[in-house]
Amino acid sequence: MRFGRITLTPAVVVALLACAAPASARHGAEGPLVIGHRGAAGYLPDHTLRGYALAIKLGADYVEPDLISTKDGELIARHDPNISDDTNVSEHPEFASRMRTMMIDGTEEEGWFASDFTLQEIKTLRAVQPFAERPQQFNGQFQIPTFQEVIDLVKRESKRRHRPIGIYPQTEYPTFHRDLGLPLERKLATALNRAGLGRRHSPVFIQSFEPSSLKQLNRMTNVRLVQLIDANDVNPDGSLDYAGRDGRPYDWTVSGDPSLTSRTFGFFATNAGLNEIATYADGIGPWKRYIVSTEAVDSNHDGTVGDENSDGLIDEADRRLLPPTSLIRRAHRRGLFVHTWTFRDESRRLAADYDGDPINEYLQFFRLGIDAVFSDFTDTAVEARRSFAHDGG
Ligand SMILES: [Ca+2]
Ligand SMILES: [Ca+2]
Ligand SMILES: [Ca+2]
Repeated sequence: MRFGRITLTPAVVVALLACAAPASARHGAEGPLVIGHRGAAGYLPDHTLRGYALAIKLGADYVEPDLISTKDGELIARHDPNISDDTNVSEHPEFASRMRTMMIDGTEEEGWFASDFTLQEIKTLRAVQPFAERPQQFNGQFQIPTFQEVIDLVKRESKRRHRPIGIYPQTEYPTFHRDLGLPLERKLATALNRAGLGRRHSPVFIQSFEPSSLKQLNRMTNVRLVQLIDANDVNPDGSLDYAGRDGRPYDWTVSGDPSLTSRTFGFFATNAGLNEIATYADGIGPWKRYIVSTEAVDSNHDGTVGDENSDGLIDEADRRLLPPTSLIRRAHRRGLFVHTWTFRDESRRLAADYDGDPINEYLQFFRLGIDAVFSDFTDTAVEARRSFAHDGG
């Protein structure tokens, strides 16, 4: 029996949400952890209590709230300060005048920003699915949760299901928030401590792209910390592209220190970078292309590189896997765990070698020794882990 990624239709999701019995057995601590990325992002709008609850029901070990701040300093779960695409704020005429441009990590953005809204105002909005190809019928139904509401849900679900469910919060845009006078770190550490989740082996990992945010947290809390490692894109030859604001932690960009402004995220994947991370964090969270990259090649031998599977689109499904890097091994040698992202079921997001089956991608990373995966489709990740355990790796 499985919650197949084909059969988990929106109607089934609704039925699952209404069902009180745990739908998934406990899979134990064996095998890599499964982190419900933004909740159950493949099925329900990102960062909603329903989304987190569904991920837990499908077997997630951890759920992932990204944290930003409201104008009145409340931590809420959202991916970006710009809430134009993942809420229905544009449909609220009373907030029309709040639309504006704002500099986000050196890039001018237009829209509505959470830091212009009080929590009370945020609570009048509803979440929207930002991916056009994913279910849209839940748009406008679910509130934006506070971090405290996420903690309360996870505690409730842990108790009800007799298994520890963890929280994997991310400080989003920490420098941006600090510059606004709305720093995230102290509030995050305080909320965790208050919930009895501030110990070294509490079921919590805190992640950030900005090392300065993690270094602050390292002085405020004992929970495990994770240095995220981003890149802008992957080049045709499989090397990583560090252009734009995703190429470097923003705190390095604004540091004024030439030894930092000359670096990219790629530094973190070097031995020197890993050594540095080990001084303030416990693990790394690299984009999966740091571990297994892909290249664009003429695999259908028609003399051009592009739409190799002739489906009229050029995407991941046209690219081939490159041999894995040594990153997991080098991180483990330094005592750092490796949690990677993001695993998604859609065939256009899967390299050609996986034959359109997301299970194959998970299995490759499991065999490489990954410690955890962030997945938009918890059920697929859990199924892959079961198959991995069954086949003895
Ligand atoms: Ca995140
Ligand atoms: Ca070709
Ligand atoms: Ca194609």
